[in-house]
Amino acid sequence: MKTEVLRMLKETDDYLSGQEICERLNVSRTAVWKVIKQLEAEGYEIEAVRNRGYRLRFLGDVLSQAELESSIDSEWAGKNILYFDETDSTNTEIKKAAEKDAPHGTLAVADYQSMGKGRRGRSWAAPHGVGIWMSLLLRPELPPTCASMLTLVAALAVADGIREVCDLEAKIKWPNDIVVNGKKVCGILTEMSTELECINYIVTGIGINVANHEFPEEIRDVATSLYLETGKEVRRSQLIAAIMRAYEGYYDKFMENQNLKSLMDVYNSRLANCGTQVRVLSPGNEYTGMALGIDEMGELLVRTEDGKVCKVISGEVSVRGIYGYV
Ligand code: BT5
Repeated sequence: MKTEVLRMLKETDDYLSGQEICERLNVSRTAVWKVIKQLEAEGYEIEAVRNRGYRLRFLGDVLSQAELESSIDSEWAGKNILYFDETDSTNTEIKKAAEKDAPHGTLAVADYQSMGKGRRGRSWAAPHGVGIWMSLLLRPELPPTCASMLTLVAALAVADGIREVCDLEAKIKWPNDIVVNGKKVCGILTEMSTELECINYIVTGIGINVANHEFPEEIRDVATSLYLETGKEVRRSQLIAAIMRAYEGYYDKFMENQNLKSLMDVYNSRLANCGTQVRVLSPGNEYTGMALGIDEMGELLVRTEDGKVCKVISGEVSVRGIYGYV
């Protein structure tokens, strides 16, 4: 009911009468009043005027089940929401939900993660109240070899969402980072469960630094937040909704060919590494070259000094900028 009241308030510019809420939701006036009080306690500013009703004066950056449900307007991505004030990792929450048959598109969102995970056992700093820590459950019919490409699909959606909501030139550092002005604002971790040649499910975890004013010493040089880049507050639910919308569009295009053929051009136009010198660090083989862009399988093409073009497969290697993080 809270979601419904919030949705009604968001849809109405003028006052919404208590009577109308009662009739539309078939509940008592006292029940409506209680929900309004709960919303106020969560941080919404609601004006109540006798004989006119309620009006949402200020939305603020509230993150809650009702806020997410009333903001996300995509068809399937993020339709089923699991919200946590606190959890160890949203990727772990999605794995648990997947084992209990949660549907394709289920989205877990947390305000705080105590054990945020990066790739290969690294950790992800996910403090309280300042970020988007979320994981999307996917159940695609794909061979497991195609799964890593979904990280690139998610990167496109995050870059688009940030561009739309924050008006920032968000770029992608292949394969799993979003950078703004050369610093990491988002990291993506894709994990999967397979059985023989089939994918059971995929979890795409997305961490976005939104309102951080500072970072721990060890990541200060590489990390940034949307607040630090714009000086403005971002409503996390609005950004999540924009990313989910963008994700659906890109995912559908990806699934048509089961590769990145139709997304390559837009991806390469967003690629921070494009045309830059990079160092490829793979076990027992390190080399330097010019990053040219991705191919339709999501591999990064790197031209080495002797003119040879190498295909770098994500997951096996790290790519570092020569003159900085990108
Ligand atoms: C990543 O790994 O960038 C993937 C991060 C995925 C986080 C999301 S949050 C929701 C979901 N639930 C999870 O538990 N995880 C996902 P990687 O490329 O390995 O980068 C990790 C490295 O980034 C660390 O070793 C640090 O150097 C740095 N780092 C850690 N926290 C950071 C932050 N908040 N912002 C920028 N850099 C960070």
